[in-house]
Amino acid sequence: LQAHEWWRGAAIYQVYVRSFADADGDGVGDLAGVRSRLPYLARLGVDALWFNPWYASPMADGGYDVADYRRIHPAFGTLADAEQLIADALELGIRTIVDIVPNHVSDQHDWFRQALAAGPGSPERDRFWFREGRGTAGELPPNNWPSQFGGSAWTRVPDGQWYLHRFASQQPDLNWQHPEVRREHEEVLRFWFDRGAAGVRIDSAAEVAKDPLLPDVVEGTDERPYIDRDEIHDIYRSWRKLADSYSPPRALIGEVWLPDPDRFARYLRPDELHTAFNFGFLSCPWDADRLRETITTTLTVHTPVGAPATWVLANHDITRTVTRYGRADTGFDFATKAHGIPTDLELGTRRARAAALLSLALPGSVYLYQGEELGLPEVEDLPAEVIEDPMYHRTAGADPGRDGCRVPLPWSGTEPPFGFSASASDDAVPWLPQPRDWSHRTAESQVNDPDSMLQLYRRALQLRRTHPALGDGTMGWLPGDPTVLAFTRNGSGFTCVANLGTTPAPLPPHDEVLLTSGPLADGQLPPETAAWLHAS
Ligand code: TEU
Repeated sequence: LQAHEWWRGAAIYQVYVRSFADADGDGVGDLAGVRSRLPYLARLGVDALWFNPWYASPMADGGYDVADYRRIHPAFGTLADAEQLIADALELGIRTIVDIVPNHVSDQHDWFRQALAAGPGSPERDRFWFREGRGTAGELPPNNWPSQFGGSAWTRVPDGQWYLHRFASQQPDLNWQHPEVRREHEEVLRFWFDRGAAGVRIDSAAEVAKDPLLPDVVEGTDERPYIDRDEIHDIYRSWRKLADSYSPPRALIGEVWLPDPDRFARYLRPDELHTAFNFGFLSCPWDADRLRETITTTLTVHTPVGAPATWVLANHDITRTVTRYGRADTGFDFATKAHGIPTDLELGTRRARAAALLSLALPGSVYLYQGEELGLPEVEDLPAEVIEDPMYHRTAGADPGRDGCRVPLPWSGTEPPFGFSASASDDAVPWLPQPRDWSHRTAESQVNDPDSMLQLYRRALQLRRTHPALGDGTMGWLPGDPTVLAFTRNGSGFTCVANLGTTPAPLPPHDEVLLTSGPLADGQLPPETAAWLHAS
């Protein structure tokens, strides 16, 4: 593995800055907080940090509404803080990935303000999708496209025109046919690459181009005129040239959420994105056949294009892993996000532990979302008045939204804010309230407990770094009981085995048990348990 291809087998930790660590005691996480916790991240054993958008933003969508890419959100710090953080992390061998949101900007971005002021027909409006409405007086939206957050994708402005927003109304979509839109984003990429970012995570990467005729979605067909358009590939090819012009080359990581594996693979080419998140794994129920099939499909898609797979169990948009796996239907769909579904957290935790060993043993890179290493559950009883997620508000609460997985981390102590806010001042109320019973989930309480989730992740990440069979490469399934997933890595004696059945399973031949997600029983692997083995 070439050093500049570090991303092929990396373990990347996702930092949701707002909820990671608060150094100045205002209840909101910040860059100084992340810096103070770099030793924790180094000790955890991750290779890179991906930061959710940390730019100036009115925070209508947790920072995915960017007002200015060249400024840091004042609650998070300054540009100098970001530069220092990137440098300090690198000092510990940890690279930085920044989040780029090409599909839209904030309605407070200069471009959108100028477009509103300049009025219909102006060149300023051309950077967005402004249209006249339908109906006798233009009182109906220009087409029937839905917003991902519920309701119409169009909002009307006082002069009567409508603008397109595939997400919240505070996130107007950019027109990527406009040369200035392309130029500006390439400059933003340079801005962050010049400041040491090792790569970018590209938000909603498959959504940036639209059918310029803006046709209605026809019920009963699969045509979606706002996603996965062929024109997109041209954009990422020019981004790749830009990324490759740096030394070392910078990595492009796409959030490409497409159900069709072949369409997905078209983004992963030697002249396009390096990797993209595999959401199939995250959406897969805890079922041996389904997981085996998902893993095989994923690898079948990646191998011919030469891109490594990525394994993702969680992120800031998804119900927390231990909660998801503690439910009867553990797949990702909006139904599973309905709160109040009976959840067995103990079962969910056992499965999440086994899933951790599974995902960390698979070939390719792996993404961890902050708090996953602490085994945090989804917070399902946030009071309505503290919820900020537009998904909750635009659906009038029908969708519980995503704030339940964004609750500030518990670091230490026995009561909120559990060390999240360094200063003990009265202002230090976390922006989302933490459950009072999280004292046994703090990093501090887990660090000396050999059976904790944190210790499991530390040991697994440590082994992943040192064991030559792990990271990038190949795998082969071992035959046997279909409710047991077992595979070897890179033709070596390394085996990962996970028992998803209901009875204990014998371990495949081995000389050494490297790690298990739970205790063995009479030398057998109990249900909902995984192990890493070595045979010479
Ligand atoms: O998410 C893209 C996306 O498609 C989401 O709507 C996703 O389907 C949903 O959140 C699943 O619950 C990205 C970001 O990850 C998300 O946080 C942003 O809200 C969104 O883009 C808009 O920028």
